[in-house]
Amino acid sequence: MPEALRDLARRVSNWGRWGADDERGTINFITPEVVRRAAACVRRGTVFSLGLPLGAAGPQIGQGGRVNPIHLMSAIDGRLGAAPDAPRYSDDFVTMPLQCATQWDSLAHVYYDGQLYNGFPASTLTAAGAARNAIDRLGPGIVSRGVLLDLARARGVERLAPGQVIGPADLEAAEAAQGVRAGSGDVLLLRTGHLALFTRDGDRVAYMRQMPGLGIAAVPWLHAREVAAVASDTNAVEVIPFEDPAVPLPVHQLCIRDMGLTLGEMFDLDALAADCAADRVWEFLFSAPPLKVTGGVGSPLNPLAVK
Ligand code: UVW
Repeated sequence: MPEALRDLARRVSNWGRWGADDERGTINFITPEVVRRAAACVRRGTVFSLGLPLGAAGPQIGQGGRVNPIHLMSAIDGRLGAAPDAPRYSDDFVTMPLQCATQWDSLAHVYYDGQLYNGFPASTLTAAGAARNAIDRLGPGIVSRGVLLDLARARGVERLAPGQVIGPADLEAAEAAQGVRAGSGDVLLLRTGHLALFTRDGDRVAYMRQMPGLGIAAVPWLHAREVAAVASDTNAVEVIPFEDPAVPLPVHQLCIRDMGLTLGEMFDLDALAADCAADRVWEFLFSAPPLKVTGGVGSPLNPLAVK
């Protein structure tokens, strides 16, 4: 890692901030008071699902071993009893990468220099899973105030272009345009419009290979705002191609490993954004518990926004 990034990593580090054993990172910013304020955001009782469907028609293109879910039936027309008119049941199972669709990254997902968030050695990560910073260590889950920034709308475009870097000025321009401000304990949702490449155009390859997203300069901004988590409608949250081709996933490295900031990917924000634009309310109750996968380095989920 270049020295300038190492310096930034030191400046945004949250190692030790919540104790030497902490495995939750910035989720710790979600205090009971933050949750109470989040609950007060519910006014109409309208619920938005932000999760992509989990099925064979998902966004994966086989890159890095990631495939779409395989859903199989293990029981069809099973009998609950011997009688000919006994009630019947069906059962099923799914085989899938935890990273295949809408997902949270755990704090064991990306690391460097042999250390994970909070200094845990990379040797804690084995074929048995993550002994430290696994997704099931996030506690009861993630419930907070959600703040949506629609970066495409703020720029007056349908979608940001692949490779377009989102920096602090873009985040603040969207805040100003929408009259909202992300603060301590909030979950920040960033809509780029890029998801439409997959959901509307059906072009998985274009959706997965390159994308608009956060640049390195946004990392100290996220740190200063004390956001609890960041999610977007792209596969990486950060910009691809990377700003420096020699430094892959720099935002992941700094956010996950140094800040302890969980990233959420492939969130479907389109219906929520349309509603927020219509009623001009960009905050809501956000509930997005990961599955408690023991030792998992990520989790699929169906996040909910409630307005
Ligand atoms: C990697 O590609 C390693 O991570 P993510 O899916 O979080 O972008």
